[in-house]
Order: sequence, then C-alpha cells, then structure tokens
Amino acid sequence: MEDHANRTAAIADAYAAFLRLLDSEDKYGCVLFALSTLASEEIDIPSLYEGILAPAARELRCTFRNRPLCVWEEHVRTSILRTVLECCYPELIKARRQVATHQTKGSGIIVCPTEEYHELGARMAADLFTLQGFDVVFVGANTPQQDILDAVAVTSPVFVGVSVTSSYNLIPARRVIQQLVRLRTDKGAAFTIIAGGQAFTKDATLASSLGADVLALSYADICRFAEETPWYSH
Ligand code: B12
Repeated sequence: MEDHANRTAAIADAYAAFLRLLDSEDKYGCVLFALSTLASEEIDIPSLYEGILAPAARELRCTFRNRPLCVWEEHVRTSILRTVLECCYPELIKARRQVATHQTKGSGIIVCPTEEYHELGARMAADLFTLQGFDVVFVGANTPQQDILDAVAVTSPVFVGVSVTSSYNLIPARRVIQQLVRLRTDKGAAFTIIAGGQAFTKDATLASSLGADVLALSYADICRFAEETPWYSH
C-alpha cells in the first residue's frame, strides 16, 4: 500500500518536472530526464510511457507561450517525444532481454489506418508489446488498407494491433478490420485483431462492433493478452 503511494507520488513529481522541460521545448533535457529516470529504477518503462510521456503528449495548452497549443507546437512536442522514445529503445531491449532471452511470443504488427496521422500512441503500444515478449513490426501512421493486408500476409503475425486516435478515422478502421477478418478466413490464419487508442475509450463495445477480437487500452490489457500467448524458443 505504502509502496504504491510512493510510486504514485514519484510519477506525479517526475511528470511535473518532465512537463516543464517539454513546455520549454528542451529536447536534450527531456531525453536526459527520461534516461536518468529509468536508470534510477524508480520508474519503469510502462510507468514512464503511461504516467509521463502519454499524458504530456495529451496536454492541450502551451504553458510556455501561455496560449492554446497550435499545430506547429504540437508537431514540436511530438517530435521531442518521439526522440525520447527512440533514446529509450536500448533500455526497452535490455528490459525485454531480462524477461526472456531465447524465447518469443511470436510476431505482432501495429498499424494506423488510412488518414490516421496520430502515431505516438501506436508507437508506445508497439514498445509495450515488445516488453511483453512479442517481436513487433511498427508500421505506423496513415497506412493504405492494401499495404496493411500485404504486411500481415508477409509477416504472419500472432496479432494485428489497429490504433485509432481520432473518432473521424473509425470508418477506415472498420473497413480494414473487416478486410483483416476476411484475410484470416481466406488464409486459414489465426492472428488476433486488437483495437486500441483513444477513439475506443468512450465506448467499450465499439471495438467488437467494428469486428476486432480484443480491445486493449493500457499496458495492463497488453499484459493480459500476453499472458494468454505461449512462449516458444527461437
Ligand atoms: C499530437 C496530436 C496531433 C498530431 C499527431 C502527431 C503524431 N505524429 O502522432 C497532429 C498535429 C498530426 C494532429 C492532427 C490532428 N488532430 Co490531433 N492531437 C494530438 C494530441 C495533442 C496528442 C495525441 C497523442 O500523441 N497522444 C499521446 C498518446 C501516447 O496517447 P494515446 O494515443 O492515447 O496512446 C496510448 C493508448 O491509447 C494506447 N494505444 C494507442 N494506440 C494503441 C493501439 C493498440 C493496439 C493498443 C493495445 C494500445 C494503443 O497506448 C498509448 C500509451 O498508453 C491529441 C490530444 C489528446 N487528447 O490526445 C489531439 C487529438 C487526438 N487530435 C484531434 C484532432 C481533431 C486532430 C485533427 C483533425 C486537427 C486538424 N484540425 O487538423 C488532425 C487529424 C489528423 C488525422 N487525420 O489523423 C482531436 C481528436 C478529436 C476526435 N474527435 O477524435 C484531439 C483529441 C484533440 C482535441 N481534443 O480536439 N494531432
């Protein structure tokens, strides 16, 4: 109980400190902060992502210039956050190897449907699946439907993660999920279709109504899916 309270307080402090650096667009400061936070072992990668980086990305005010965030500032913030993620990648792989060195849960693929330009959440989800033992192919933003189907046919994944942030992009999401279901039937494949991202947060039935098998919104959900997936040796 006390441990949990200490951890929550540590994350809240770290969030406030990180936000100051991000608001002042101090890219180097943000990278150093994230790496030193992980090195201190006070905060692990999932907590860094879900407790600090994701909420910082979702801030809609530019406190630095004291006005509502505009598109170019959003781009600057996203770019800084992407650099932070990339710099944490070696730490992610180190943590992944501590879980299991010569075993995998199979490959997975993370895509954003056509017109979905938000990809930071998808990128974080890709890392969180990696941490849980999957070999993840991150395809990312605004991917044409046929390319998604081709990528799945080529990589034979155990899961396909479809990330949707903006509710405007639920129509292309539905189309691609329907095509994935058809591909699975035609090829006799067994991949799980996992829907995730902010567009699904308000309605728990939406993902299944689009045809997805699983709704995953958090690291806890990713862990649950991973627990049901067996390890096998390389
Ligand atoms: C940054 C940003 C942008 C950037 C994106 C840059 C990039 N390369 O990613 C840019 C400038 C491109 C952009 C554009 C637009 N944006 Co925008 N954007 C945002 C903002 C500020 C942050 C998004 C973000 O990065 N979040 C952080 C990530 C880490 O969080 P996350 O996505 O929730 O991901 C987590 C989980 O959901 C989960 N997850 C995500 N995907 C998946 C997938 C799987 C399989 C799993 C398991 C888990 C999972 O894991 C992540 C880690 O925990 C949000 C505000 C907000 N509230 O989020 C608005 C927001 C999403 N945008 C919005 C809008 C309206 C737009 C535009 C239409 C604006 C415009 N007028 O042009 C365009 C649309 C572009 C398009 N066609 O997609 C609205 C959406 C409203 C709605 N009804 O859906 C928001 C909510 C802002 C608002 N309140 O109005 N945007």
